[in-house]
Amino acid sequence: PNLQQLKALKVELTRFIMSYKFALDEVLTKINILKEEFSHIHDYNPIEHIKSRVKSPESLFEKIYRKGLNFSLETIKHRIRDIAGIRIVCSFTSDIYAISDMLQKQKDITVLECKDYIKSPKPNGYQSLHLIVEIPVFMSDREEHLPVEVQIRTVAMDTWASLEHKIFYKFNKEVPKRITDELKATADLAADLDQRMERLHTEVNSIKHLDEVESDFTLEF
Ligand code: 0O2
Repeated sequence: PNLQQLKALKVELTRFIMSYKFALDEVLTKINILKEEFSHIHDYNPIEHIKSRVKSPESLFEKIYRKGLNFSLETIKHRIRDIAGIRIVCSFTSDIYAISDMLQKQKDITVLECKDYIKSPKPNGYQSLHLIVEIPVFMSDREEHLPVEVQIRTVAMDTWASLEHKIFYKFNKEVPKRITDELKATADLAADLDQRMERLHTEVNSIKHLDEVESDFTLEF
């Protein structure tokens, strides 16, 4: 291609990636509304923190190459569905499903895929709930329906995944079984922590609920 064609390609690619930023913003707004409204009604915030990113061109090119795709925006749009990505870190496992249900119920969201790596963890122990949702984006001259990847996990799952990523990032050799076993054992520890915290949360909630019922009763009589 000549210089002019390259410049036109850059403009097209920038516009393409920008539309994913808009899709990301739309879904982020929805999540923040859910978070604020839920906190207000239930006096409880199920979300510890939220991270989001649009894939960098380098990382996008690397994925196109890794998947052996040809460089057409239409192909990229259909085959790479994590150009816009959101990670929601929740307090308890039950919060993950509550957030996921609230999001999936919204009328302008279409769920393209739901992978539950909590019920079925990956062989290395990775746990998380992954949704690919599609959202309409309205621009000056067109309307696009774009996918956004939403990963929902607990603090323990997030800690495990980010440390695992640090340890194994760009580790291309075969990993000895002793190491994979140890890694899986640490994931089991994280899962155990989540289950115990969930039990404590449920128990304390039921005590709080009993207290509330008792104090209502005292007030009436
Ligand atoms: P990054 O840098 O986080 O974006 P695909 O998305 O098409 O490559 P797949 O297998 O359908 O393939 O996706 P999947 O299983 O839904 O997982 C995609 C993302 O989940 C990854 O994105 C990671 O963010 C996260 N993930 C999945 N498995 C693991 C794991 O074993 N360890 C950790 N730390 N994270 C994981 P990317 O694009 O690989 O990376």
